[in-house]
Amino acid sequence: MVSTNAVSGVLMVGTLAAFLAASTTLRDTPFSGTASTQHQQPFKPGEWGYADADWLRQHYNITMLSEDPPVIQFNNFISQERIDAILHFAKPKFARSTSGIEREVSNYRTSSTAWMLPDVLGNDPMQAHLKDMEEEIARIVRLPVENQEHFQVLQYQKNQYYKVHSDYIEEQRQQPCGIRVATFFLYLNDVEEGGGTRFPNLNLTVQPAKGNAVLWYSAYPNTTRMDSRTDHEAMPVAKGMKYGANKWIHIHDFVTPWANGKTV
Ligand SMILES: O=C(O)CCC(=O)C(=O)O
Repeated sequence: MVSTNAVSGVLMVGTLAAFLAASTTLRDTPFSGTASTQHQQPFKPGEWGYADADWLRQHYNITMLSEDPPVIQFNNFISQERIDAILHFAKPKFARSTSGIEREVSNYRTSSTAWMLPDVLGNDPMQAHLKDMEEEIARIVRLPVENQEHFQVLQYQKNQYYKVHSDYIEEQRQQPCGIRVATFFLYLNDVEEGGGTRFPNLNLTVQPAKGNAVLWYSAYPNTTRMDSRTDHEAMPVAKGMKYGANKWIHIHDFVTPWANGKTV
């Protein structure tokens, strides 16, 4: 497990060369299992920790928006080609977003959602894009691909929002998938005005920028204890539209129990 001290240490050793290399190497490339993964050992089942910021620096163009808890921005994580493919596929499928374990519609969250579920995807070639990103995210968080929920693509029209919440769902402690430990959020367009992701307890607002992604954690490392420091909200869009996508990452396998109807 990588401590937050390691995270802050890495901040000081980042070099311009690392930034330049990062922006031209692994972005959008499939998982190759090269030497770079050797010190990027996956966590053992049931264990987890923060991403290894040292490793991230070497492979991506990142900005540490917060050190403790880490909130890590990946600059230019997703290519225009992928964004176009995802939005082309998702746009006809948007339906009112829900929240919580009951998946309720409420005025707490007014956006629209398109879930990238297997039956929705069928044999669409878009799957290759999603699979590559899922493998890349798994490498980043060092948890198996199966621990990830399906991509959830979001659309916010003017004035739409998601009020302050945690992605941690208490009831999932009792489910086979366990709690959500991390969120990897993709920004799929530039928003003309408003629409930032605001972390009130960290005094931090992330302004959407097309192609960027942000990683944060909803629990303390290697625990199932909620970390409310990363409570956040999607601020209302003041002008234009906002498109994004959630990737929620669990402490255990999410996909298998979900496919067997044992989790939501
Ligand atoms: O749209 C955003 O900026 C964040 C979305 C979010 O918090 C969520 O869907 O849980």
